[in-house]
Amino acid sequence: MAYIVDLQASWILDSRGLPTVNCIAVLDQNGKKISAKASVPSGASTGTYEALEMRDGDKDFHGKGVQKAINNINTIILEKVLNKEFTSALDVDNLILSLDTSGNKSQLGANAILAVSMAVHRAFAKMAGLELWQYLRRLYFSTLPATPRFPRLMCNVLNGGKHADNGISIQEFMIVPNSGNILKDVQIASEIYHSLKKILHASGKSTALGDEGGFASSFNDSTDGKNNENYFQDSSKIPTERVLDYLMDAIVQSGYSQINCELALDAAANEFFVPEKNIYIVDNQEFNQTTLTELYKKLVDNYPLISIEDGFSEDDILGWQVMTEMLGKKTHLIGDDLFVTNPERFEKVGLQNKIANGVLIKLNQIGSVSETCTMINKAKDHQYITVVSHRSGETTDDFMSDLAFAAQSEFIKLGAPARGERVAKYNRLLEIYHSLR
Ligand code: 2PG
Ligand code: MG
Repeated sequence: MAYIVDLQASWILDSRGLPTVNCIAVLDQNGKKISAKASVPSGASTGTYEALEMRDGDKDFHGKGVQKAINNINTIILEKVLNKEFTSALDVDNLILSLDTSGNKSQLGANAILAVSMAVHRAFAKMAGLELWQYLRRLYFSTLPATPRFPRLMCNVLNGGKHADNGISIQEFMIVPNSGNILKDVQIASEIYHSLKKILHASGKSTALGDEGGFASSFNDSTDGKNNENYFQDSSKIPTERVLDYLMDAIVQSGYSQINCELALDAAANEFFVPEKNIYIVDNQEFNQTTLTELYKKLVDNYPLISIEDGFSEDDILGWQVMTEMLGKKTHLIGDDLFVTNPERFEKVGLQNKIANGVLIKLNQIGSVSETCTMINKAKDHQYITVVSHRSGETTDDFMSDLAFAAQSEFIKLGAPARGERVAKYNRLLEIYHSLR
């Protein structure tokens, strides 16, 4: 039992240099004060059905200010929780969630609610003398086996779509190390990332970084092969395939093979769907539901591609059905914009239509820790795998690493092993690993 004696919200900058909500929660247990802070991430390729991220829309920060959300914490939320006694962070979540009856958190802002929720979970963990992951395990995942199990890493080493200006349609090209040991997996990710940099450089490509720390090189040009004949442009291949060739080469040049490291994609298909025509435009070619599924099948057949996220747009149930039927037994098909970490939407869209076989988990899509954990448990109940995920706009907050470990999520998607806000997540996993030994 503890009292909340203060909530202090303020803005800090995220990895895109835009403001985001930071919150400090202060608990009092028998006169002993415990405080913890948390900050929330922000997406660029957001799904229509996500909870509302409250932005001010005025002249400050080009409309991206978060002062309203901050005020909601410092006034409305604080007033309701101040000097009230709570038995757990879940109790606090329940109270805060009851304050916003909009259904999509548009009254208080998902960024306001989540910042409090995360900070309060951290503070309660501290109060109990537990690591955050231990507290989350106890509160939400107590039926999981006690044996520690780390998630496999999905490391976005080449950025496209909305996260880069390189004209590549697919948003994320990820390597997925497979050593069975988190320490080695992080090493593999780092080594392949640096091999890829060398290969890109050798073939005259830019090694500038995209939003998630992966390279943002262009693959529409003819620079391939200028310096390195291995990368001579194969005109029968679309840029997406050529990127995958580079990734395979980086794996081999690091001394690994598809046994140690596989691949994953986030197509983020909302971004290249043309609703008026019901078509998808990938690398300047038009696809319908069948031909796009055939493209994915070709990629799965030709590369060690174990997961495709958002292969179709959020409302294209038919497309998802075609893809699930053809590929659902071969590869992970992850719903991100499709499910938006929302248990109700997962039920209505996923289970009823029998589409996808995995759920992407983003704390800020639903806007509270407890609802995120409900979504994870619901996915597990229905044999859907989970991928706990960062956002393209991040802070150095590493809450998601504790969450992925606590929930024994099959995967964690955390960007490239570079840039402070991304490596914070990798390093937290390493810290947990060492703390267990
Ligand atoms: C995604 C995410 C994270 P964003 O689409 O999965 O990689 O991107 O945060 O821009 O929605
Ligand atoms: Mg996605």
